[in-house]
Amino acid sequence: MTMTASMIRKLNGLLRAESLGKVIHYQDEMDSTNTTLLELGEKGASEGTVVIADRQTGGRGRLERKWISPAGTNLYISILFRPEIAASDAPLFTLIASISLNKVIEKLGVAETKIKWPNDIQISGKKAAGILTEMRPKREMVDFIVVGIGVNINMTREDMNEEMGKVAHIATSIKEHLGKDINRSKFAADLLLELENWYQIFSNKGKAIILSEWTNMWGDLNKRVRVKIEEKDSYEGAAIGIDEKGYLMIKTDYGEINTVISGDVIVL
Ligand code: BT5
Repeated sequence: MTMTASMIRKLNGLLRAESLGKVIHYQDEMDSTNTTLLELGEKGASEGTVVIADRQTGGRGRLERKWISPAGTNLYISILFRPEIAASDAPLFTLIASISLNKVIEKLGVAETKIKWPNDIQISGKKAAGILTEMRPKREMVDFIVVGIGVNINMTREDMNEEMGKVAHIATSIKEHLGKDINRSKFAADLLLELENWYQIFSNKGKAIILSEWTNMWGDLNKRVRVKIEEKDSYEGAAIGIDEKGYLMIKTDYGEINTVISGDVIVL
């Protein structure tokens, strides 16, 4: 079943968020919802503008990786923010999105959902969702931020094996855990409401609550990890937390604290 225009009307009916999703652009097929929304942002689209596609032909992850985006089953959504913050604080929006996503998945009854630094939601250790935060600066401040979220909602194990190649081993879906279909319009409406809530908390109270809530939902506190810096370069240590910017802090075997700005972390 594709996410038809009628499902979007349903989303509008279900939507309780006040500032996010007032404008929703929807297409059955899109290259990437983030690319579309970055273009709309350059043209001055207002905060809360949302782009949704039923299928992406060029869904993007970080570092030019692909996000597998088949039709009729998942959620691919991007949301535009125009916060008055320093450009260097933009990565905090990945944390806000992670908290919001994790809450929505938890409320559906998935107890095993956790955040994996920097941008994944994992259910029982497998990737169910990914976040791609992209920012356009204006001098040292943020002009706008596009938060893109891909969630595997109704894919079955068979679908994943068929569509994902070797990624199927590291991926999961909400349906795989709950054993039933989830209403995607309702999921999108709930997600926009959670995002609005956490964005408001961040705007009114600052980043401390975001950092502590994120840490509560993080699956890898004090775990031993390997940090991959480049293809062949890596080191091990204990994941001890995130700093003020959302960067990962690793205590190495020599007792030094290293900060990881971006990269891949493998839990050992
Ligand atoms: C991410 O990148 O996890 C960010 C994904 C963001 C996707 C959304 S969809 C809406 C919006 N529009 C876009 O174009 N993008 C955003 P990263 O951490 O780099 O992870 C990418 C890796 O995840 C891939 O290299 C695969 O190993 C794996 N992967 C790809 N598709 C997947 C899927 N559907 N489910 C689980 N894992 C997947």
